[in-house]
Amino acid sequence: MRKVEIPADPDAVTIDWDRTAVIVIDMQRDFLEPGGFGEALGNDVSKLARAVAPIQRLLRIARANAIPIIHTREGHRPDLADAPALKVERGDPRFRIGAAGPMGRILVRGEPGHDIVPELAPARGEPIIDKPGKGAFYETDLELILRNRAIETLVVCGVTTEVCVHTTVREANDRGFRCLVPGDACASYFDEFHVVGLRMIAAQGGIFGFVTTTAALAASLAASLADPA
Ligand code: TIU
Repeated sequence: MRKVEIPADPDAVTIDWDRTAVIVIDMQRDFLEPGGFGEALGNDVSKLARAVAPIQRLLRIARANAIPIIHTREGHRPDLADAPALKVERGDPRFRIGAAGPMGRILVRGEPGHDIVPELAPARGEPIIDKPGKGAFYETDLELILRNRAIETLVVCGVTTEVCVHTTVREANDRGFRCLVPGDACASYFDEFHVVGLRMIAAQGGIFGFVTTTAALAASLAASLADPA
């Protein structure tokens, strides 16, 4: 038991580090690098780079403290059988899901663009959840993995704040997982959506989560190690 209080918005929240996992959402080349899905949607992909260093720090401290880490990737089977037509048919046909791009077929499993960026490469033994949707629980075994490890609290970071991070936090909250979102370890293609997305999580007394910082989580882990209860 490593119970600690983490400063957060709207209120400090008490968690047990021994019942906590870090979930890194979709830090893939397809979203962060030119020529992938993010750019195909018309976005400035350079805006997502700001989340990389805070997530590196989170991964470092989580690994040092034996906190489980789970990575997710958004993408589809090569035959696109798991991709709804609604999702595939959107946008310029030359850059749609499954179209050939400089990093391989866009948003398709097994292609270079589907990989997690090398700076945040999963370590051996860290589960990777391949998800067809925006939420990490939809049509995946994430919930089973978390229940098997008796996880109660999730630290959710990654991209994008208002799409896959938000959807995952909402899904997790409905399933009874307490969610902490370090805002600096999330990023969006839209500055205002990032800010408002974080405010939406914490509004109404923390309607579906708590917003914190990488520094607060790092300080908490340093303190809980110094004083193992
Ligand atoms: N991972 C994730 O957020 N998928 C998206 O499609 N995000 C956008 O912001 N487009």
